Amino acid sequence: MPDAMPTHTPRDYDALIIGAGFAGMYQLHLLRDRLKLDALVLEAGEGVGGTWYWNRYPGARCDSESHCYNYTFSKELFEEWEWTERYPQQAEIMRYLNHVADRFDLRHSIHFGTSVVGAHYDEPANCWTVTTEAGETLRARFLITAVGCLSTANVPNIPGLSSFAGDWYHTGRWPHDGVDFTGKRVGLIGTGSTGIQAAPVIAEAAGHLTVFQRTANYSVPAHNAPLSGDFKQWVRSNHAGIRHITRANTNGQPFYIEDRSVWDVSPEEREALYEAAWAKGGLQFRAVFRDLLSDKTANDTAVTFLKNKIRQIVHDPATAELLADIDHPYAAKRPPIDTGYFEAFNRSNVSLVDVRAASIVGITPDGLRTTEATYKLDIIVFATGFDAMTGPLLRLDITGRDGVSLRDAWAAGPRTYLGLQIEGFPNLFTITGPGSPSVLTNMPVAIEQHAEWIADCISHLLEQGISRIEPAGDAVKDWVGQVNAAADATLLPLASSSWYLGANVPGKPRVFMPYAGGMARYRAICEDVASSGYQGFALSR
Ligand code: N01
Repeated sequence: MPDAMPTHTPRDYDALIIGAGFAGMYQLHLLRDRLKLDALVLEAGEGVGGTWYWNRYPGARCDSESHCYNYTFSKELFEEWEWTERYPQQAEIMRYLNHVADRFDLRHSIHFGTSVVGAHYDEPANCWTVTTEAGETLRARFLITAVGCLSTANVPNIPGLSSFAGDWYHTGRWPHDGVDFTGKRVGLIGTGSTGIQAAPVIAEAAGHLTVFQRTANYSVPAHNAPLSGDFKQWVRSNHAGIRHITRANTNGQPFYIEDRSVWDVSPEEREALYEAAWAKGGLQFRAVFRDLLSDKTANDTAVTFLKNKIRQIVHDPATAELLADIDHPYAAKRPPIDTGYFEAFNRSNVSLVDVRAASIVGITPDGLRTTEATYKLDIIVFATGFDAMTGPLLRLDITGRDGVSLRDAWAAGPRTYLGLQIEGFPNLFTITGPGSPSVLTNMPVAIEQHAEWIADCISHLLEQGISRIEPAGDAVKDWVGQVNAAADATLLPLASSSWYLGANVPGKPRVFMPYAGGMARYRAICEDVASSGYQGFALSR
C-alpha cells in the first residue's frame, strides 16, 4: 500500500533519487542498504512501479520474457518469485515490484505523490536543491534521475481536442479503474508497440474500433502462454546462467544473436529459419541472422517474409496492403510483438484508416476529421508514444553550474558521457540516460548495470574524500561521436519516423539517442573507465 506523504522538515540528504520504478528502487537499495547513505526517493505516483504504474492500457504486457524481466542482483529474490506467463502482464509486474518494495523495506524511504518541478546545482555549497510541486525543498550532495526513458506522454497537438464530448486517454496515463469500451465507437491513434498490443483487446469489447495508422509496422506473434512447472523449475535453478547470458550479450535478452549471415544459407533454408522463428515468436526473431541490422539487403529478406505473413493473415486485400506498406527496415524501429494484432482486422467491428494519405486535421465534439472523411467516436485512445529519453529529464527543470539549464545545454540534442553524466551538472547521474544502451536492451539489465556503476562510483568518491565528479575535457565530445558511429554502423537511423531519433515529437532535434554498440561492449567500456580511475571525469575535493 502506498504511504501517505509524510510532513517533512527541509533537510539535507546524501542522495536524492527521482522515480520509484525498477531503477529508483534498486538505486535506493544500493545507496541506503549497501553504502549506508541517507537516501530518499521522490516519486510522482502513489505507488512504486514507474512505467508499469502508469501504463495500464488494455493488453499492456512486457515484450521481454518474464524470467529475464526482473532483478538478478539477489539470488534469493530471483528464486522466490514465480512468473505465471511467458510474458508478464502489467498487473503481474506491479505485484513483483510491490513485492520487491516490501522485501527490501523500501517504502519508508520513498515519498509518493511527490512531483519534482526543479533541481538546481548550488556550486558554492556543492549540493543539489530539489523543489517539489507541493513547494518542498530538499537538498543532497548527489542527485540521481531514475525517471525512465518513456515516461513523458506525447499527446499530439490536434486542433479541437478540448471540444471532444467523449472521453480520451493516452495509454501512458491510463485510469487505474480501467475504461469500459463495451459497445463504444473507439478510435485508436498509433500503431507502435503499444497500439499493437491494445488494438486486439479493445476490439473484443468495443462496438467498433477504428485504427488510425500513420506509419505501418511489422509485428511478430508473441505466442504468450502460461509457464509450465518444468520451465519454472528450470528458471529457479538457473539464476547464474540467466544472469550471465543477459549480461554477456548485445541486448540484455536471454538469447544470443545467431552467428550466421543471411547469405550463409540457401533461400529455402532461410525461409525455414524465418518460419521457425515466427513459430517460436517474440523479440528473438531479430536474432535469426547476425546481419539483419547491419546489411539492408539482408534485412530485405526478413521484410519480404514479414510482409507476406501480413498478406496471409489479413483477409481483405486492401487492408492487408495498407498494413504491409511499411517504409523502414525490420527492427529499425523498436519491433513490436503481438497477440492477434493483424488477425483483429478480420473482425467485422475493426477498420483501418490511413492517416498518412489523409492526415488528421481536427477533433470535433463527436469524433475525428481527416482531410478526406469524418469518423464518429465515443472514445479516443492515443497510443502516440512518448517524448522519449530526453523528455523525462527536461521536464524536471534542471539547472547546473552557472545557472545553465539542461534544456539549453541540450538544445541541439542530448550530450552525455556514457549516458551517465552531463558536463556542467556535477554529481548528477542519469540512470539509462541518452547515450547509454537503455531502450535498445532489456531494461532491467541496463538498469542494474547503471545503478551498480553509480553506487560503486559514489562509494569510490566517499572513500577518496572526493566531493565532485563531472565529465571533463573531450570526454563528452568523444562519447557523442561513439554514439553516432555505433548508430551509423546499423540500419537504425534509416527509420525516419523513429522515436529513437526524436522524430515523433515536433521540433525535437533529430539525434539518435541510445547507444547502439551493444550492452556487453558498453558494460566493458564503463568498467574500464572506472578501473582506470574514472577516466574522462574530473574529480575534485
Ligand atoms: O509509441 P511509438 P508506443 N497522428 O512512438 C503514431 C515501449 N513499449 O507507445 O510512426 C497519427 O512507438 C506514430 O506514428 P509515426 C517500446 O520501447 C514497450 O507504441 O510517428 N499518428 C506511431 O505509430 C516502444 O517502442 C512495451 O508515424 C501518430 C505511434 O503513434 C515504446 O514503448 C510495450 C501521431 C506511436 O508509436 C513506445 O511505444 C509497449 C499523430 N499526430 C511499448 N503521433 C514492452 O513490452 C504519433 N503517432 C515493455
